Amino acid sequence: MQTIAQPAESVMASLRALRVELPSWAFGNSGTRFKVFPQAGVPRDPYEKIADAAQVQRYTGVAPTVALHIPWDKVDDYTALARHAGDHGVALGTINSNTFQDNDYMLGSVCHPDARVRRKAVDHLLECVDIMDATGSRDLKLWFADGTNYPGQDDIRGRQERLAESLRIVYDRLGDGQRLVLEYKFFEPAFYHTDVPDWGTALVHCLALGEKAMVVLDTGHHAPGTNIEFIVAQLLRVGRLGAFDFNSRFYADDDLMVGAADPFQLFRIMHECVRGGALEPGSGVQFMLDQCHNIEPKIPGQIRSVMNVQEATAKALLVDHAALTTAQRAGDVLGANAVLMDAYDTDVRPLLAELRTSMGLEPDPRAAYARSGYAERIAAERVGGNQAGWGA
Ligand code: RM4
Ligand code: MN
Repeated sequence: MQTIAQPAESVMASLRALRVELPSWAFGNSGTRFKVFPQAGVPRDPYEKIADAAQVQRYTGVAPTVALHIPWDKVDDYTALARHAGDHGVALGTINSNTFQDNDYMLGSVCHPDARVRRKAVDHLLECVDIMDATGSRDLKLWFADGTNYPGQDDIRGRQERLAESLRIVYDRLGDGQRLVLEYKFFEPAFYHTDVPDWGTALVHCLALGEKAMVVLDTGHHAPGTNIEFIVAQLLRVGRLGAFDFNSRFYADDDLMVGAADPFQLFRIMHECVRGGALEPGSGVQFMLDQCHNIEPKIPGQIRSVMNVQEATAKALLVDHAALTTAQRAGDVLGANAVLMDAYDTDVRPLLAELRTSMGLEPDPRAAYARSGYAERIAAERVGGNQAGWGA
């Protein structure tokens, strides 16, 4: 294990500037299609979800925004919700749309063969932009469950035209400083084809729409073996990587904690982020978690995830770029690989503890949260009412 003598101040500055956005839905109950196991103290409304997210920010210091999912986080007064977030030391972030939980969407939403259903889906997306106006959010995240299960079921090409038309209406409604971020996924819930299966399709639509349209890369939305860091490099090259949805997977879209299944992959992704300038201020790349904590406690699960992102980022920042370039240009295969592995093999935990102390935080966020008694308090206080979960 490599140790660091004296990390450059620029490494510490980049780590201090890193921001990770939290998903409101990670704090509600979730499960598989077999069973949802409820946990004590789970939030019953968006206000309680934000209070929980604020705990993650309190102990990590790098997670100051919370993404909402509409209609799961529907409230009467979004300005009041934004104020509530501010009172808890966080702000509202990306607005996630939901065009996959209405009976009308069985055959799709914005790509549906029936114009009435497409209009309904587009109206929902426009409503999401209205909400962004009230919350001050920058990004509208679009993920569509659209696709088909059987060859011939619908016209694949026609569905692309419907998608383009629907996206155009939403894009034209965006205000200054607002963006549309389009997420791809290669399967599920549709199994024969999905309408935005890959980064190429997402990019084609974003390029046609204009500069306010960017691609979202959800790390769980690729076929096994996909070189995700290549996609990161390519999207950064063309300036169209809008956001990450971080999570990790062993098999499908597992939505497990980021960096848990494959910390080396997360490091390689963050290395391309460093290389492509994604960590620089104003890069416009949003680092978001999109996870579910089905069997582990939710707030500590989010804290652990944020720490995993920090660790991978710290290692990526420690890559000796001068040595790497020299080895690469000399065709020194093993030397170049060794430079990368030296950074990956560094134990960055002491460095991150030091960073937290310098930010006025406890060096160990998980221990500090456990000591705080918050988990016991919400378990005692939040009795009665309906716990939040998918569809609530
Ligand atoms: C989807 C996709 C979206 C997320 C929903 C909950 O699979 O990853 O980003 O909002 O799940
Ligand atoms: Mn996602």
